[in-house]
Amino acid sequence: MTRAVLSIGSNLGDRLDYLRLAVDEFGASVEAVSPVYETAPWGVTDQPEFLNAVLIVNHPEVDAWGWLRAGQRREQTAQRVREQHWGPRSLDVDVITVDGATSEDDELRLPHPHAHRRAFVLAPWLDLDTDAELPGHGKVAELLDALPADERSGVRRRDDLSLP
Ligand code: PH2
Ligand code: MG
Ligand code: MG
Repeated sequence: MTRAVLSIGSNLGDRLDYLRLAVDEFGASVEAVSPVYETAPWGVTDQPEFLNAVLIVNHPEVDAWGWLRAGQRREQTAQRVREQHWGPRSLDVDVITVDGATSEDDELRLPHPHAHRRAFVLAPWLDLDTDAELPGHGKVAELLDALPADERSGVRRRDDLSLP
């Protein structure tokens, strides 16, 4: 069995609908879905705000590459539009960690190389698991605390929105 932490995000079109589509398509593999967050764009800041959430998925036969490909298929179903690295997109599914595995492959770096600096990944993940650890970096709670205040305040939980 492999268990993966996935980050999903959208900042184009009906953002919540795209996140719902991603969750629906992971179907019975979904073990937990975080609250939805409205998040300030990270990296390339001149773009619309994102909705982000975190999923924990597991499946007896899907390995890290399988989760990557599954995420890419969902991005395609969402007719993902993306023109710019770190720019706006209808749906982004990122593999954060898979059973503590490490990978240096250019297409699949594990754990995700930016996760420890991204409040939009750490905050929803912490909601699902207060003891969560990001392999090689430590406790998610401590990583989130260590981020600059403006980055932490850039993620706001949207309790008026929810995913199935
Ligand atoms: N994804 C990016 C770049 N910047 N910022 C936020 N807030 N949320 C994202 O999902 C995101 C981002 C690249 O995939
Ligand atoms: Mg991404
Ligand atoms: Mg991505």
